[in-house]
Amino acid sequence: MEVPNKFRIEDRVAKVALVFSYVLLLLGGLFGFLQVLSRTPGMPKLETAQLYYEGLTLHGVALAILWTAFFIVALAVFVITRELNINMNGPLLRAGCILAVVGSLMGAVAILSGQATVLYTFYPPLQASPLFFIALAIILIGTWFIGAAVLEAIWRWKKLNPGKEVPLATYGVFTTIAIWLLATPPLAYAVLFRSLPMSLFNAPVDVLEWRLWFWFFGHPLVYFWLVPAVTIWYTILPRVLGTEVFSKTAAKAAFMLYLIASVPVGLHHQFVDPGVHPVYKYLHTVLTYLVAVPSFITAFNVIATLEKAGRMRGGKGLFGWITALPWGKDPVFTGITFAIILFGIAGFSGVVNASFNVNYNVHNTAWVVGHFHLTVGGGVTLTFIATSFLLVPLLFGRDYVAKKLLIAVPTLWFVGQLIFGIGYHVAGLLHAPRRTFTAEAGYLNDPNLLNTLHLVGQWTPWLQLGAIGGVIFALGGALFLLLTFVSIFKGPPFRMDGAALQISPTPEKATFFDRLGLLVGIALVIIIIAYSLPAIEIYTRGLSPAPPYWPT
Ligand code: HAS
Ligand code: CU
Repeated sequence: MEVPNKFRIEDRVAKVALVFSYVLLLLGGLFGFLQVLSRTPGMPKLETAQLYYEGLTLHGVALAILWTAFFIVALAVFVITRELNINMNGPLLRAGCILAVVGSLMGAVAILSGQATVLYTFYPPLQASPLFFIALAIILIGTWFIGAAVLEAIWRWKKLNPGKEVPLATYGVFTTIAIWLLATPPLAYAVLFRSLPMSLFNAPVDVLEWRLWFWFFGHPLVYFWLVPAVTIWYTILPRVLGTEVFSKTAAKAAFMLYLIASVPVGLHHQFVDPGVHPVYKYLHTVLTYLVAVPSFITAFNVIATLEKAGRMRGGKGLFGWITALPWGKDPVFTGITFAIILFGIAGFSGVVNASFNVNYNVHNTAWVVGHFHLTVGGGVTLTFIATSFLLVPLLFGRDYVAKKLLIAVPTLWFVGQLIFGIGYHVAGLLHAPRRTFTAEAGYLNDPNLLNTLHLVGQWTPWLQLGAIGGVIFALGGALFLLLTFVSIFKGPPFRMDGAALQISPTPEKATFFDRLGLLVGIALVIIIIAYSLPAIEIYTRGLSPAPPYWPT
C-alpha cells in the first residue's frame, strides 16, 4: 500500500523552488554563453555592448543570486523534513516561496526591459528603475520567511530531542540559514534606505557607505552558497560511496568556523576603495584567512573520506584507493568530486585575492572572474547539479531518462570550467579587465596603443581559451537541463514512500557545537568588532552623497 506523504506542502514548496532554480539556470546560462563569445576578440559577436551589460546583469542576478538561493531552499526543506522527520510551518514556507518567486519575476522584467542595467552588485550611483529595488526587497522578505520556517523547525526538533546532537546535514542547513540571516539586514538597509530613494526621488547616495553595507552582505553570500555544497560533501558523498564522513567532529568544527568568520571580512572586496583605514582592511584580511581554515579542514576531511571508501573497495598502496573509486561510472560521485577539485583550485586564487597587497594586481581583472566561476560555478553549481540526479527522482517520483548520458554532464562541466578557469586567471594576470566588452575596446584595435601599452592585448588568446571552456560547460549545462526537464515530466516512475531518510551519520549526544545560540552570539561579537571600526570612520567623517547616474 502506498504510504501517504506527510510532507505534501513542504514537498510542493521544494518542487516549485527546484523547478524555478532550473529555469533560472537556463536563463542565466544562456546569457553566459552569449556573453563569453561576444566579449572575446576574434569570436562570433552575438551581442552589442548594450545587450552585453544587460545580459551580464541578468547572468549575475539569475545565477549568482537566484539559481543558488532557490536550489538551496529546495535542499534545505528536503533535508529538514527527511532528516528530522518533522513538518515545517506551511504558511510561512508558502508565503516565503511566493514572495521570492514574484520578486524574482519582477526583477527579471526590470532587467530585460533595460531598466536595471546595473550588474548584480548594483553599485550606486548607477541608477535603476524602482521596480528592480522593490523586487530585491520582496525577495529578501521572502527569504526571511523561509529562514524563519527552517529555524523554527530546528528549534522545535531540539525541544523534542533534548540532549541529542543536531544531525550533520541539518547542522549544515542551520549554518547556511544563520549566515544568510546575519548577512542580509545591512543589505536591506542599503536597498530600502539608499537605493530605493535614489531610484524614486533621485536622492544622492554616499557610495562608500553603501559599499560597506553591500559587502557586509556580499562576502557571506558566497558562504551561503558554499556551505550547502560542503554539507553535501560531508553527507551525500559518503552515502553514495556506502560510508560515512571521516570525522564528524571536524565537519562540525568547519561549519562552526564558517558561521563565525563568514561575515566580518567584506573589506577584502574594498581594498582599493579610498576612505577606509588600511588597518581595518588588514583586519579583514586576517579574518579572511580565518574563514579559509574551514575549507582546508574540509579538504582533509573529504579526502580522508574518499580514501576510506577507496580502501573499502580494495584499493591498495599510496594511490590505489584513488583508482578504486567509481570515477566515470557514478555521475553523482563523479560530479561531486569534480566539483571539489574545481573548488580546490579556486580556493588558492581566493587566498591570492585576500592578500591585502597582492590583491591590487588582480582586482577588477579577469582573474576574479576565473576565481568565482570555479567557486560558485564549479564547486557549488556542479555539486548542486550532481545532487539533482538524486533529488529530482526523490521529489518528483520520476527517475532520470537516458541514465547513461548523465555522466557526460559532470565531465563537460568539469573540463569546460577547468579550461575557462585557466584562461581567465591567466588573462587576469595580464590585466584583462572584468566587466568590459573587450571585443569592441578601442585600444585593442589600435596598433599604436598596442605597442605602447605593456600587456594590453596579450590577454586575447587566454580569453579565447576561456571562451572555448565556456562553450564546453554551457553544453554540459544544456544537457543537464534537457535531461532534467524531460525526466521531471516524462521520466519512468520512481518509488517514493515519504519515509524518513538517513542522510547524516547517526546522531549521538549533544556537544559544544550544538549550542547554536552561543555560536551565533560569538559570530555577532566578531562582526561588531570588524564593522564598527570602518563604520565609525565613515560616519564620523560625514557622508558625501553623489548624484545618481543612468547607465546608457
Ligand atoms: Fe572569493 C571575490 C577571497 C572563496 C566567490 N569570490 C569573489 C567573487 C565571488 C567569489 C563571486 O579576498 C566576486 C565578487 C565580485 O563580484 O566582485 N574567496 C576568497 C577566499 C576564499 C574565497 C580567501 N569565493 C570563495 C567561495 C565563493 C567565492 C567559496 C563562492 C562560492 N574572493 C576573495 C576575494 C575577492 C573574492 C578577496 C575579491 C577580489 C577582488 O579584488 O575583487 C577562501 O575561503 C577559499 C578557501 C578554499 C580553499 C580550498 C580548500 C580546498 C578544498 C578542495 C580539496 C581538494 C583537493 C584536490 C585538495 C583554501 C576544499 C584539489 C586539486 C587541486 C588540483 C588543487
Ligand atoms: Cu569575499
